Amino acid sequence: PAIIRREDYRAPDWLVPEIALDFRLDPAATRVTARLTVRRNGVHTHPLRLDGDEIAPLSVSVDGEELHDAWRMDGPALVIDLAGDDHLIETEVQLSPETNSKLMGLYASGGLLCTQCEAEGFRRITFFPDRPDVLSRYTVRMEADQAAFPVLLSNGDHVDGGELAGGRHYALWRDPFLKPCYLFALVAGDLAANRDSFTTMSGRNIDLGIWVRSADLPRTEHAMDALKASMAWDERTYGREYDLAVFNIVAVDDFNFGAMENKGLNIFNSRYILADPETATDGDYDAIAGVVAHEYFHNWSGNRVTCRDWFQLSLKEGFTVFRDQQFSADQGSAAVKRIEDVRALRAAQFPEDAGPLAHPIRPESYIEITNFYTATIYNKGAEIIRMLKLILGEEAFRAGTDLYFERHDGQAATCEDFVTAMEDASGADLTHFRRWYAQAGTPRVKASLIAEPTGGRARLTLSQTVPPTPGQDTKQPMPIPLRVALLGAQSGKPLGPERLIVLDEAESEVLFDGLSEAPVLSINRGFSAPICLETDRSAADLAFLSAHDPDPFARYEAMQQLMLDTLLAGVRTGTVESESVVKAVRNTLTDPGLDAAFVGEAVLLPSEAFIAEQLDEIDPDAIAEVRESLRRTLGTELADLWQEIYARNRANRYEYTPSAKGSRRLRSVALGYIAVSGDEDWASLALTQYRDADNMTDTIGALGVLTNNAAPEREQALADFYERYRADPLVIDKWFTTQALASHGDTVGTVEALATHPDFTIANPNRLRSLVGAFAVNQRAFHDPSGRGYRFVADMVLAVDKLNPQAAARLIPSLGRWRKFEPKRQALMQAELRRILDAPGLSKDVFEQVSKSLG
Ligand code: HT7
Ligand code: ZN
Repeated sequence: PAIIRREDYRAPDWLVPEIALDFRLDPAATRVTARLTVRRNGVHTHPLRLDGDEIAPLSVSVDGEELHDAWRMDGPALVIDLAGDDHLIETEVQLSPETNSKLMGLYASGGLLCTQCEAEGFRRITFFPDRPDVLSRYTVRMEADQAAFPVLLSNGDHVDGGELAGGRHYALWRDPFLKPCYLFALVAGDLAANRDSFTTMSGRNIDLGIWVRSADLPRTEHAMDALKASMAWDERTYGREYDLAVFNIVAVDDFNFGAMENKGLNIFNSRYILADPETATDGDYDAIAGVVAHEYFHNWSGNRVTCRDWFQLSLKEGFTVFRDQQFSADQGSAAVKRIEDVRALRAAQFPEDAGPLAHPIRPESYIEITNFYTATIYNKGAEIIRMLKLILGEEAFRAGTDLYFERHDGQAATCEDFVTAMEDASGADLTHFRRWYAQAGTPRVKASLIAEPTGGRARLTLSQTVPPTPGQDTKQPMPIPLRVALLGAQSGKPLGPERLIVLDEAESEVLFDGLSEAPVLSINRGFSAPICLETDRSAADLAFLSAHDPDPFARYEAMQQLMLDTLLAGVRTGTVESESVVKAVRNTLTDPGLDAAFVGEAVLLPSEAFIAEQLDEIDPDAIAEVRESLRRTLGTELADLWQEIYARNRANRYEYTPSAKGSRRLRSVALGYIAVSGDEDWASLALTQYRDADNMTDTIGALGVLTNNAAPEREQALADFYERYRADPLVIDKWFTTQALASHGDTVGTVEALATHPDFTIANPNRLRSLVGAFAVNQRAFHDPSGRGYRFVADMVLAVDKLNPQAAARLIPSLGRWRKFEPKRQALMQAELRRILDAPGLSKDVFEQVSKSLG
């Protein structure tokens, strides 16, 4: 397959200022007529080239005359030679939405017809220059059977509609804003709306609608609250007001991603809309608010200012993730939100940056752009915006975003445009900062503090290296902003104000003067830079910071580092020296100044995957054993405390408040420790929680603990859960996931059996992810020494690739990390990757991921 390169970018030959689309909708045979007003862009003689994908023209006409031979197909593209500079092109195609299993373009889901066009799905609907720098004004006419599809939605404003003969009806929608075709959307179906309204800061009234099956209406309140809160937040925080008179959201069950920011008509995976306490966890509630906010914020960072080409994807995604993270931090505990975001970055992005699929946030080339909707583009991209804000300061950052929005409104922009706007607004020189856009790999920073024992002076030595990544052997130093404070070793108080040190060289030294006592180093506070940090701080220093650092993230981080050092020493030596960890965890559990949500995060051990990341050669069994041993010790040594915390955090009635959420979280964590503490009643405690729960957080918390440990109650609870929720697909996804993540029993065998369960299907991305995606991150079971786990996932990749290449490609990275494992597993993983690569008819999605993984 062809490699697309950033350096080959050329402005479009032809622009399309206007497009009128006419859909005669039918699940089996939909007719699409497109009328494009095309204009030559600059002086050239190139023909008009319209992208297509699995479509064929039924007719082509130019300026009202049907052409019979003046057009040709070049592969999937339609090519027309045109003499003048302005023409009207009309094409007609026929689509079959009900057999479109790729879920790109126009497809059927649960009786609805809906579209997904980002990144290159519009070419599956009609012939068009499918690139984000071609901006058009859209008019869309939809016609369908009224009984089957009573609701007809598209972008912009509803301008006309009515009944037609033969039980059919139509709707006409016009979007006044110029947009790239990836933001086009339509939905037709039997939907009901939760309607509300929002008054903007300039006093305009916006009609809001969340469209779902009517039975699901009661489960849309939380999403609606989140939408209104997002609209108000974007006005307050970035001065951005919504622009159309209508904002609609539709929930669909079959969706390749989380959601899509189509102009005025967001389409969501139903898991990011539907929630009530009985079926959705606190985590689901948070994710719904985060995704609703994310898609809403795209209206400015993505839609009003879009991307010039797909190499600029992080321009909209990194910035928008940063915005949704800020929003969520403002809604609840900022400290806990930061901990969660860093945990997600370390779980998904750090391994990506250290593996065969590493790429900079602005990649240089791709085969299939869908493979680049990654944690690097999204989450590392957000960290880079966060660093910009930290370096420039709050006010200059806001001046920069104002300038960026003003300068590029209605345009397709680049990452360079964003950085230039930041420079112009702040006067800062960001020449070196641009390296964050160009270089892949997580920088490693070493920090060492040498201090006079009684205070006075201290010297902080810093050095950095950026590891080689595919195609980038040598790197330049990155500008790394480090929030640094020194705490008094006796008093625990800060010795002077926090400093922002930007490490811009390979090595650097910083001097501290006038220290009234011996200092302890607190560095990269708030996770100010996305780096791996190595310090020579002792276990005692880390325990001290975990008890005293006023920065909650640094406090959490010190505990994590202490636990990690203990676990890594355990993997190396076979003995776990648990004393300092037990003491530090006890301190945290008994500190009256800490809230439950923070404590719940702070006392969790680093994940097996994160421990594995630190090692040159991974043996998953050794890691699991050492981790389990420390967990057991924490369970037994602190048994009374866990019991007391478990009892204290019991609620009488469900409430969705930050403090109730924190209590539920800590209680679940305590239950997990009780289960490994040797307490003989743990299973009945878990089963009682499972039975008495009035919310899904407590239900699934108890089910998870039962599933992860040996008890007869395990099977009973799993069977009960299935019977209780068998009619609710989003909850049954949790049933599959809980079993796929199990750390006890024959998980490989269970997962193989579940793949033949009548409720399992590879056609639905949520269900596929709930079983196979979850299993592929279960460190112990997936890496079963027999290789059965690898074979199972590879078989799934091959089966899914025939239906939905995007979904298949997402399963590759777990196998792609083979180089990090001990030799036997390496060989088994490589063999499965080769088996996939040798399969006939592989999609370019899977081909790209597998061939790069084999390197
Ligand atoms: N911008 C949206 C991306 C998206 C997507 C990409 C590829 C295939 C299917 C997709 N559905 C949505 C999501 C977002 O970041 O907001
Ligand atoms: Zn996005």
